[in-house]
Amino acid sequence: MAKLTFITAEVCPFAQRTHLALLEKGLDFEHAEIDLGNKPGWFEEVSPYSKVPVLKRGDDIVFESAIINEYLEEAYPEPALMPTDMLRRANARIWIDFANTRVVPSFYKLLLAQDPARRAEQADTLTGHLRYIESQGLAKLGASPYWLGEEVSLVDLTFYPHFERFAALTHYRGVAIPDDCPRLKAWLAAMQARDSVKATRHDDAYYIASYAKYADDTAKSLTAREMRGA
Ligand SMILES: N[C@@H](CCC(=O)N[C@@H](CS)C(=O)NCC(=O)O)C(=O)O
Repeated sequence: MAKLTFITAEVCPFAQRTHLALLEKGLDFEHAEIDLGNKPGWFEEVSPYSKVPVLKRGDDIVFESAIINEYLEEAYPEPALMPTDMLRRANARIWIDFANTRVVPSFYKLLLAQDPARRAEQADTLTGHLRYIESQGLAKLGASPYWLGEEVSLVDLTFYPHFERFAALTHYRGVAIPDDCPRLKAWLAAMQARDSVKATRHDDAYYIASYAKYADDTAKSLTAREMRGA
């Protein structure tokens, strides 16, 4: 079996998505932790965007968390983390796209916003996305615990890390998951009970400290720069 190396940074929500997929698939892999403030020279050779996560499998190099996770699904189909039915797979990818193009940018924009009017606007945008998830996604599933039903999927692994970091939004911006999103809260509790999440999880204090530079808009990371411009 080809050797797997997971190039990561503990704090990174995108890297956590891939960490969760590796654990859910029960794969053996090596970790290479990158200090994003002091990247080693070899990192630039394997990471064209200079970002984590990166996965090495033998001589293959794959980057971008959503692409890595689909690559893992194709390379190691069991246990399946995507539906087999074509339409259900398309639906899963629509939710993954919703995470990447809507929820994630509004998470960072709210954290970076300094002006009160801008903060209020971003808070409305984010809570609008959460209510859309509640009404158009989770509420349509009956009593199932996960995004697509009874089984955990790449959709759950894609969304979960930014929800783990929600304490930073609550601490710095007073925004929490709205009370009219009970399914979303139940989904989060179901995810927190999984072994993969327990093995990768950090507590609220860790994220409040980690995101302090986003909250006062002094973060110099690539992600912060890109989200400011987005
Ligand atoms: N779209 C990318 C985002 C990855 C990303 O933004 N990673 C951040 C850490 S959370 C990073 O490596 N930043 C490098 C830097 O700030 O220099 C993915 O899904 O993998």
